[in-house]
Amino acid sequence: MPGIVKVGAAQSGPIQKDEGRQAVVGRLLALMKEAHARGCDLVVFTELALTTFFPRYYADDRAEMDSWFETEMPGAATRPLFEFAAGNGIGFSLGYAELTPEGRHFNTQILVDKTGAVIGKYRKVHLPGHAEHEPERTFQHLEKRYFEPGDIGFPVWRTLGGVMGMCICNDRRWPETFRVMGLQGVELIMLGYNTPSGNSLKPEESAETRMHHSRLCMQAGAYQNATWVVGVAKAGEEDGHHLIAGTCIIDPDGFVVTEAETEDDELVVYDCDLDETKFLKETTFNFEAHRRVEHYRLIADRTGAKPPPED
Ligand code: ING
Repeated sequence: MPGIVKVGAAQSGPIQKDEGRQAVVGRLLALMKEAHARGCDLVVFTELALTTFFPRYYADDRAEMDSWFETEMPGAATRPLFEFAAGNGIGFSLGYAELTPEGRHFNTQILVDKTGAVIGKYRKVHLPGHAEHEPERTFQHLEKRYFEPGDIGFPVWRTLGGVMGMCICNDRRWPETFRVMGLQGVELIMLGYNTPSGNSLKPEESAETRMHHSRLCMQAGAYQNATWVVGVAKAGEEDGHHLIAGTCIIDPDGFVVTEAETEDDELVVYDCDLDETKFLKETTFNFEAHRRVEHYRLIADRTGAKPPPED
C-alpha cells in the first residue's frame, strides 16, 4: 500500500551486566522474527540495544569501558540480525556504542534497509549527565565521560517508501532535534531511549513525571513537525537501576496510537501511513509559508540563556 510503512517498535526489557552479546542478539532476533511474522517493513530497536546501560558505572580509566563498544557493524555477534533482515526483506534501526578505527566513541543508531545494507548512521548529539564522578547523585549518568557529541548532525534518508530520520534518547528533549529533521521533510523519526525512572538530583521526582516528560517531548516533536515518531525503550531493572518503559508510536497529530504494556521485550506494531503527514505539512506547518527566520537568530547563535540584567 503506497504510503503505509508497517513499523515494529521492539522494546527491550532489562539487559544485565553479565548478559553477553550473543544472548542479547538472540532476544533482538526473536523480536525481529515476530515483526516479520506480523508483516512489518521496519523494526526499531532501542538505544544501546546490545548492552546494559553502562554509563551508570564510573571507571577511572575510560578504556575499561571499551568492552561495551562495537568496533565493527555488523560484527560477529550482530551479523545474524543483518542476515535475517536481508533474507526476509525487513529493515531495522539499531542503537549501539560505536568505537571507530580512529578511537572515537559515539552513542550511535544505524538504519539498515531491506537488503541488509547500512544506509544511515546517526550519532547522539545531546549527551546528558556529566563527565566526572558526582557523589552527591543517587546514581551516575556518565554519557559525557564515555561518548563524544555526535559529528553527523541530524540527517534524513529517503528509504522504505518515505523520508526517515533518527535521534537518540536525550535528543528528544531538544526541539531543535525535531525541527532540523522537519526542515528536511521528515515523515517518520525513530528513536531509542534508556531513561532512568528516577532523577539523580531530585529524588522526589516521580516515575510518572519522567514518563510525562518523555511523552510530552515526543508528542510535541511529532505534531510540530508533522511527522510520525517511534519511541523505543530499554525498560525494567538493570543491576538495581530502573528504566521507564512506555515504548510507543505517535502519529503526526501527536496522538499515541499504540504503546507497550510491559517492561519486558515487547513488540508494538502499527501501520504508519506517511501520507498522513501531508495535510499538516501543507497547512499549519507549511514552514515556507509561516516561519520567520529573521527572528530566530538567537536559537543558533546563543548556547546558554542570558536573562536581562536585574535592575
Ligand atoms: N537518558 C535520559 C534521557 O534523556 C535524562 C537522561 C533523563 C536526562 C531525564 C534528563 C532528564 O531520557 C539518556 N540515555 O539520555
